[in-house]
Amino acid sequence: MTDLMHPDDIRGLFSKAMSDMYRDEVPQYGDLIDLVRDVNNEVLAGDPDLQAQMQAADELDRLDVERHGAIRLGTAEELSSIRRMFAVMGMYPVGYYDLSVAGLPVHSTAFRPIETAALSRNPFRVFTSLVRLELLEDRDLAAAAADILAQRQIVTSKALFLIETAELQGGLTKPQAEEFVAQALETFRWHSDATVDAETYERLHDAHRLIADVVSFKGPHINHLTPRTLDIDEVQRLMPERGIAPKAVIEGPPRRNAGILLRQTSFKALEEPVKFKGADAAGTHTARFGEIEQRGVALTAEGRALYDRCLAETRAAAAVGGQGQGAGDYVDALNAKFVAFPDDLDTLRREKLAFFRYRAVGQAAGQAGDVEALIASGALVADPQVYEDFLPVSAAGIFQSNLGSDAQSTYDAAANQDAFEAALGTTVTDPTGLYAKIQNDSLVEALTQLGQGHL
Ligand code: OOG
Ligand code: NI
Repeated sequence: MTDLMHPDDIRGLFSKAMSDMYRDEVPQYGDLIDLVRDVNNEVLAGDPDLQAQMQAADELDRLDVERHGAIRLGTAEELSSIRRMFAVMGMYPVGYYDLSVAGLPVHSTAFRPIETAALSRNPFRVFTSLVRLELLEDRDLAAAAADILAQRQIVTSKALFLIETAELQGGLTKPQAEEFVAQALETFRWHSDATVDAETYERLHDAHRLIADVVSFKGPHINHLTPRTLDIDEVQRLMPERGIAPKAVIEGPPRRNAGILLRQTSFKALEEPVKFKGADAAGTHTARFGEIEQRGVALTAEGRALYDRCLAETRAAAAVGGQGQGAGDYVDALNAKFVAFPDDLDTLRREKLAFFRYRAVGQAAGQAGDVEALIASGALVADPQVYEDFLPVSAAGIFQSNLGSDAQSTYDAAANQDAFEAALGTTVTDPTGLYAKIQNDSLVEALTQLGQGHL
């Protein structure tokens, strides 16, 4: 087979089509994109070093197409067909997120590209959650929900046919890919006609708003899209000026010189008209929102353990209430607790708290030195690796605020990665292993280039 379109290019078509569709469906998302672009341009204009560093690390080109989205699925069959759909676009399940820690009846993975080159071409990711009806106390309602879900088909038959074609022929031709993207879009489109009557919706909603959102509609509408900003505090500050209502606090680490992991905030989900089965009057449903993210360096297992500790101490010291009360104290506690986390890239690297990618520039001078000597001489450069994944506590905060409350809550964990993987039909890739491999491979290659391969 010649003439097959590269999966990265199919993903590019898909993420563009999703963005256009969502802008159309949720105009406030378009306003957010405009705000993010203005702030990004201002940051780059004011910081030539950052501009140069992002250019060197191949990040500048991807900045404007950088985004993630999220969907929520109802059944194991749905999760496994979505896995096959995303594989056509070079997106694979990475990481397992247990959201039961926040009292949410879902667990999740992120479908995303894995290779460095694929990530730099288009890093589009979809945070994908599977509802856990087994966590519902009302067993009758859980059975009713399962029955309703069993009746829907979220992937069109044309999309399914093209997925099978891609699996058999090892990819899709350009016309096939274009048709595939158009068909895939149908899965994620908003449907204002609910598949249930108002009474069933209320019962599902009373059990959990998330359950109502997943079970009451024809498909897993995309519930947000998220561009990447270079200054999330500035976007958060400017949102109200542009008529956008942000959640009370930015999730994740505090503002720092050396950004780590992921900071996220969102605008509150909008109340939208829906029509319930058999009803004449319109009802409403609240699910769809917009989010922004600022990504920093990926952390090693040691770095992540330190992050988790600083965050747990913050949350023990201050909690945000349902209406956003205590947000200021929370931010103060966050800043205070994260003083324990080194705040420059060089220390993060030397203390093995963060992951880097190495490259050789020029020649190694004189006799073989160690890595630190090569870096000091300028022959070896370490660029921070962008964190490409998500954070369970932050994700829970994003979920919560869009389920109508800014309240932070903690429940007993009920992780079940085995059940999730059984539903998925494969295992999820461990994200930390991916960063470690990129770091090791890049170091070996750079040292070889410098004639220091025996180090
Ligand atoms: C997903 C919320 C989590 C993120 O970026 O952490 C999320 C959802 O609301 O379905 O998108
Ligand atoms: Ni998100």
